[in-house]
Amino acid sequence: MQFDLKITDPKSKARAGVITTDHGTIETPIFMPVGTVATVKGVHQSELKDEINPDIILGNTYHLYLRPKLETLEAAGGLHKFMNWDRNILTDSGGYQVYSLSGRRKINEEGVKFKSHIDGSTHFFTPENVMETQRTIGADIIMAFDECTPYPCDYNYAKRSMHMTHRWLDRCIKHFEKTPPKYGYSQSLFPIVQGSTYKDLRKQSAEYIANSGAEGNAIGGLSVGEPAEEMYAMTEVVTAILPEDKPRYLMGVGTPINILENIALGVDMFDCVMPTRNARNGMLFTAHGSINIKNKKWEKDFSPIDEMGITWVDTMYSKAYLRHLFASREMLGKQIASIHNLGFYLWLTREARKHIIAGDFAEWKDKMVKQMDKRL
Ligand code: PRF
Repeated sequence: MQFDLKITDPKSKARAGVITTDHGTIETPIFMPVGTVATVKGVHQSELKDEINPDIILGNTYHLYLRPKLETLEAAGGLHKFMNWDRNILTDSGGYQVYSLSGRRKINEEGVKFKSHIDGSTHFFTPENVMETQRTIGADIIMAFDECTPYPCDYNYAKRSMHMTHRWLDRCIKHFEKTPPKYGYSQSLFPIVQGSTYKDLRKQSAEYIANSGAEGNAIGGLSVGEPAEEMYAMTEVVTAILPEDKPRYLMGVGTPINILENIALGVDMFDCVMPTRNARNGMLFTAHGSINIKNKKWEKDFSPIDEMGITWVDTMYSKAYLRHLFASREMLGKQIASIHNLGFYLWLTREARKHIIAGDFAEWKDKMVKQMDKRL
């Protein structure tokens, strides 16, 4: 993997770069649509490619390991072939899903014992077997196994957990290096900074992660319920330490405003379920604020979903029609809203990149943040 930093904004820490892997290039800043179980929910590959057009999407180790399971993925020749996606994929390690989804779980130095949210069966994830699992899934970028601490988190717990995440990282790297890739292309391992909302821990963790010499670095443990200002303060501490010449990925963030603010703090990559999950609940993001399409106010509004027309659904259908689909619980409603929201998120990060390159990112960002902070 290669990262070429094209330009850094003089008035903020925003950067524009290009990541190159065996599955092509990724222009940063980038939003990565979440395809948890080998599908970006409700979106066909043709729309994903032609309309939303991301250079990379995300998959989840926890889910794929439980279903369809590794034997199927390996027999398919990896996740790219299984879902017929020939661009980049990143998989999360399960270090978050195990805590947020599975029922009872037990964490110890060796790893995490958990119960499947599907059938209650017991499983054990360790730094080593998570590396092997991600070799079998075959994503281009794979994540280290970590513990994502909850918010709020007691200082001593956060400190102990952070040190364990660092020890797990050492085990991940060691095992990753001795397990070759399975499908003829290379994979890159990203470590994850933890440390909850404590500046000294974040600093310590960022230094540890920076010294691991990885090809890219991630920031975890944020957007778990803390106020946005606390998230930004932590991002700022961490990006000041992580290497300039490696991509930085902020995991599970966030709203369109969170994304712009974190780009300004030097983050290059983002993922979040928000555009798709909220779409399924009838919430649309636009450049002028968010819309609850289920509101009666749209009943006879025959204007396009979004005048900007970023994706074809935006001008193909009216607000009144989309509201009707939600009111009737038609699945097409969720599909239209998902395409719209993902199209908007990708538009937003592409525009951010254009403005970083043009040199007016800071002004544009302030204008957009004000403009988007509304409910229409
Ligand atoms: N760790 C991992 N995945 C994640 C997170 C984390 O801390 C987060 C936190 N927002 C989202 N996804 N492995």
